[in-house]
Amino acid sequence: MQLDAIRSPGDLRGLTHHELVDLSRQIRERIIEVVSRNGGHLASNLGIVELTLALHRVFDSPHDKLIFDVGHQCYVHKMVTGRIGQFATLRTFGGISGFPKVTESPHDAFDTGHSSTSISAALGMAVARDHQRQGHKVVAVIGDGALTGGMVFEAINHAGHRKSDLVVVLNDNEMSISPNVGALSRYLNKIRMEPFYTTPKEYLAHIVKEIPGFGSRLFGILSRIEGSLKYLLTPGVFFEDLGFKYVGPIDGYDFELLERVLAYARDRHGPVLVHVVTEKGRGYRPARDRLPLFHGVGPFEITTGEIKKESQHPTCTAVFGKTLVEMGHEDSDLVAITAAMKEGTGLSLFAQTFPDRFFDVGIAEQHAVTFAAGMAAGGLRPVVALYSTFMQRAVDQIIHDTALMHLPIIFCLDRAGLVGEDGPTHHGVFDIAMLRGVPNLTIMAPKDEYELRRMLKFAPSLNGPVVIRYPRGSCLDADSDTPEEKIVSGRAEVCRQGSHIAILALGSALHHALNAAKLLAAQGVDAMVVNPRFIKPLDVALFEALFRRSMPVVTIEEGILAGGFGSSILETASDLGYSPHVLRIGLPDSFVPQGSQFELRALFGLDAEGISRRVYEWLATHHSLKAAG
Ligand SMILES: Cc1ncc(C[n+]2csc(CCOP(=O)(O)OP(=O)(O)O)c2C)c(N)n1
Repeated sequence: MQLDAIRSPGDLRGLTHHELVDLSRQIRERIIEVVSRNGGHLASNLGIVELTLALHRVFDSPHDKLIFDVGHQCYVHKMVTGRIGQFATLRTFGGISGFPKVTESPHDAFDTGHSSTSISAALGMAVARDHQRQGHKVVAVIGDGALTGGMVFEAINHAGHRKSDLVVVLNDNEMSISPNVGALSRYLNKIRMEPFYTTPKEYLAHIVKEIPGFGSRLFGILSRIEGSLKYLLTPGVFFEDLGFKYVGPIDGYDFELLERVLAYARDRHGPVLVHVVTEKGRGYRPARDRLPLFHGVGPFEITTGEIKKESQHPTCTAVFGKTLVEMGHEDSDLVAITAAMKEGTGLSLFAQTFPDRFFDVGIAEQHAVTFAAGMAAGGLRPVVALYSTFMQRAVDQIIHDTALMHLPIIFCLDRAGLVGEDGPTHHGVFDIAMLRGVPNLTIMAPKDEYELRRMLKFAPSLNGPVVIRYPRGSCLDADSDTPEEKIVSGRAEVCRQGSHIAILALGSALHHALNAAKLLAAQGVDAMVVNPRFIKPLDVALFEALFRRSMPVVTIEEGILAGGFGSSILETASDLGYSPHVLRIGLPDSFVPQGSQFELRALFGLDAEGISRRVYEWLATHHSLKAAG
């Protein structure tokens, strides 16, 4: 069967296993082709092809609900649920999402993007189903990496207690983005060493009867001692003790076995965990060779697997990683913590240089923060590197376990602002609003990578909790024409003098604001441009001077406007008794779609043209303001 002819999962059901093997090959080729152009989560999707096809043959989506944890491995699911025609638009502006989206298809049962939510959501759906006396099945598909997230344990604890009908498919490929870590991962490794499951009876017979001499007699005796037999012979007893029926480990590339076991899980009552062993990057050598790189990858050359580099400029991530190694040499108490994002946050070099001072805690941001807080309370100087979007789930740990005790932790929030093609689940646009109100926190945003370096080196001197937020990619060298200046707490930097208006442009927005100022100058508007540096504490003295001069003020931030940096300027003005004219440029009260950073900046008027246009129109509307200053 031709892949392009598949309109719905029903089309898969008539296929022979031989035809499914051929279809799997076509699917892999298409995934590689599209991801090589658009970028995306390659390795995870190549590993889960057969398992996804088997799921769609055994379960009846969209009547049955399939929830993909994290959701980055849903490409095959999308291809066979009526979206093969749009698959080439994957992750592009206006195209289909790289994650499940309930608005995109009835086959996407639940939006995901952040890890370890699937079992909670599936249990909720199972309870809703039972309450409404419906008969569909609910399936959570979760990787061994996502299984390390704390919510999974909260959900398993609850599901094992409730006993609702629920299927959890553990897609175990031994990898998170890097090799998976932790005691649970070790436990799964041990299970994986067991012979593949066939059926319960066959499994028993296989192990015990093989014992030379008295195997058959032993089998008879053991069969009567049920409890001990379970411990002796059931892999996954951990899950069984928590109330799940464990089945596995099974080979994720054996269609016959996959379908038999999934059908068994579907028809059984109570929660079932099916443990499937798969291989990340299967079928594509370059990905197999460099798995972390091909987890989430930009455009690449198919034949060689060579990545097409966008910019020669060093990324903020790289500058952070390099600077932290320097700081590690200077302070032997400095430790670095990641939640399963060693490569993404730039900590690989630190991990190599200081293996004893590097901690990968698994996909466990909440634990990462409180673990760091414990280390800080014990006298160490932790640096916690997180993506802004994943920090969201650790806000209480920052408030309650860190800021309250004024513990000296440096939180480095990478991917703050618009991240691009991963879309609404991944934009780092909430951190300012979420953290700005937390007492004791210092929050900084560097204008470029040079300033990021200076801020990192400055942060320990504050002896308290510090957040530094910086964007995906490079900060575009806004520093090149301004002198290197020492960072002073709560002090902003005036980057361009001007008499008509003041533009306060946060972090990476400064680059665009400086260019906008040039465009405005050509239209007769003389704009001062300020690099606020600090979101908290604000440079109140400088801003009050602007308010006193009745300067119209424009704030620019890559973050939500509600409760953001611009709001803090309005609050400050009001508290000081001024009511300046303020134009806030940032992100509106809606989720930001996917697209390149370039496209999204243009969409929201955050590039130089957008800023100058908005400012000019605003000044034209409030005509009298033009002469102010
Ligand atoms: C809360 C959160 N932290 C970090 C991530 C980034 N992330 C995306 S996929 C992934 C690894 C997932 O591993 P696994 O569940 O085993 O899936 P695999 O890619 O191996 O199939 C990580 C850390 C995330 N999506 N959510």
